[in-house]
Formats: sequence, C-alpha cells, structure tokens
Amino acid sequence: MTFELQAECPETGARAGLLHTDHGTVETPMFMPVGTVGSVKAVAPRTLRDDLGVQILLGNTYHLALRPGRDVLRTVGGLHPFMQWDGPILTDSGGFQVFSLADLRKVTEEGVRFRNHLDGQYLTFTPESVVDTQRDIGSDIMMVLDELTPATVDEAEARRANARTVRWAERAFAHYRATEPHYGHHQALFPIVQGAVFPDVRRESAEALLQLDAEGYAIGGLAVGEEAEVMYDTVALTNEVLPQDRPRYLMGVGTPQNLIENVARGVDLFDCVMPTRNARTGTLFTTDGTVNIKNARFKTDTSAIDEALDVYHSRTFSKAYLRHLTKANEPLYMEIASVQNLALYLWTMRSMRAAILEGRFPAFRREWSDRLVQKA
Ligand code: PRF
Repeated sequence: MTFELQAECPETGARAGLLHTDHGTVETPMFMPVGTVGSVKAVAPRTLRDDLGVQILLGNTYHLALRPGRDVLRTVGGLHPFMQWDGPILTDSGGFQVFSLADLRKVTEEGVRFRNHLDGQYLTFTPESVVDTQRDIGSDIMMVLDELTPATVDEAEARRANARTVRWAERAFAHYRATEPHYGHHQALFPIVQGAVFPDVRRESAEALLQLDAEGYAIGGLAVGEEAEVMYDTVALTNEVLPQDRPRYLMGVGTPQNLIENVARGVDLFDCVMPTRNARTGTLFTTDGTVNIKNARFKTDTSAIDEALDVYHSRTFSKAYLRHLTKANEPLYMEIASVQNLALYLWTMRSMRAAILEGRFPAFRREWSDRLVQKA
C-alpha cells in the first residue's frame, strides 16, 4: 500500500492524496460507508460504486467473527468475493464494539473476554487473534485491538489505558509481521492513537506508535461525548505528531460539519454509521441542511429529495413520497434515505477534494461547514 500526497491547503491542514491498495485507489479525503456485517444496510454494492462513487467500505471484525464466523470466511475466500465488493475494505478490530455491544467484559493484559450480544457465549479477543480474524476476512486495511475509555475518564486512567493500547499494538505488529495474507493481496495494519482529551497522553500515544513505522495511523477515542471543539483540538495536536506521508483515519466521525472541520485539521479518512443509521430514523442530510422527513410540512411537498445531487434516488422521489414511505414503514424508505445520506457524504468529500486540489478549500469550508448541519 502506498500513499501519495497530492496537495496541501496552505491556510489549513487539509490534504488531498491517493491511497493505492491491491483492490484499487482511494482518492482522499474520503468517507467509508459502514458495512458492519458485510453489507451497507439497505444499499447494494453496485449502487455504492456506480451511483455514489464509494471507493472503500468498512467492515467490523467483532460482528464478522460472530457471524458468519472465521471458518465460513476462509472457505468463501474472504469478504470481497462473499459480498461482491471488489474495492478496498478496512476492518475495525472489534475493540470499540466489545466496549459498546458486549454486556459483560473483562480486560486483562492478555486481551478482552466478553459475553457476545448474539448468543451470550464467552469469547476472548487478543491483539494476535484479531489480526488472525482480519487475515481471514481479507481486509486491505486491518486495525489493531485497542482499549477504549469512557468520555469521563481522568488523565491517570487515560494514560494507563493508552499504555496498554500501545503494548497491544506492539504485540499486534509482531504477530502481523510473522503471518501472511491468505488471499494474495497485501493487508496493511493501522495502530490507533488513544489518550482521551488529554494533550500530553495523546502526544505520548502518537509518539509511541510512530516507532511501529505503520503504513497509516488511526485516531480513536473521539466523538464519544466530548464537545466538538475539544475533538477538533485533539485531532489537530495528534496530527502534528503523526507523519505527513501516511494516511490518517479518524474513527467513527461524524456529521458533515465534523468531516469538513477535521479535514481542515489534516484527516484523510472517515467512517461513521450516522448517514445510514439516521436514514432509518428519518433524518436526512441534504445540500439544504439536515431535516426529519417525517415532519408534517413535507406532507404534500412534491419537490425532489435533493435536486443538487446527481443521484437517481435523490432526484427522482419527492419529499412527500419519502415521508409517506417512512411513516408507513415501507422497506423502500430505508434504501432511498440511506442512498440520499450517503450521496450527501460522498458529495461533501468529493467537493472538499476538488477544492483542496484547486486551492479553494477555505472558501468551500466557509460556504458549507455550517450550512450542512443547519435545520433546513
Ligand atoms: N477504536 C476502535 N474503533 C472505533 C473507535 C475507537 O476508538 C471509535 C471512536 N470514535 C469508533 N470506532 N477500534
């Protein structure tokens, strides 16, 4: 995997680049739709690629290890052929999901033991086992197991958890370097910077992980309840330590405004459930701002969902029709709303990339950062 930096905004930290993987090139900055169990909910891979311009998907090791499980994944040749997506795939390690989904868990130096949310069986994830599972999945970018802390931790606890995350990353890399991919394509491994909102712990984390000489770095532990400005400051100071010539991935972020503000601070890759999850509760992200389509004012609104986006679903169906489908709980509403929200996210990323390459990112940011989250 190689990362080619193409342009940097002279006034902000924004960058445009190309991330070359064995499954194709990702134009950065880029957003990765979440395909937790091997499907972006309600949207087929062809729509993602051809209609939306999606270039890379995210999958979850935690869910895929439980179902369909490692034996099935190995037998079918990994996730790419199984789900009929031949572009790049990044998998999260399961660290975050164990902390948010499993009901009982015990973290030791060895790893994390937990009762899974599907059948209640006890399982253990270790830094080594999650690399092995991601080898079975065949993701192009694998993530290390990390220890998550709640938003409320104090500095001493953040330092202790981060020290363990660093030791786990060292074990993951030793195992990674001692094992081979199963399916012939290269798999990168990214460590995850933690340290909550404490500048010194963040810097210690990033500096320690630099020793691993990884192909890219992730920033975790943010968007867990802190103020947006605190997230932005933490991203900015972390990116001062991370190498210029490697991609930076901010995990689980965020609103369209969060994407713009973090690109301005040097982030290259994002993933978030927000566009697809919020679609299923009726929240639409549009070029006119954010709305809930169930609102009575859309009852007879025959205007297109989002005329400004060059996407079939956005231009063809009316707001009144999507409101009706949503209120009637008709399955088609999920597809239309998910496609609209992903279209807006992908449009935002493409627009930022073009603006960075053409030297007008600050103007784009001024025009759109607030506008995309305003109530339309
Ligand atoms: N670690 C991992 N996955 C994540 C996060 C993290 O900190 C976050 C935090 N926003 C989202 N997904 N492994």
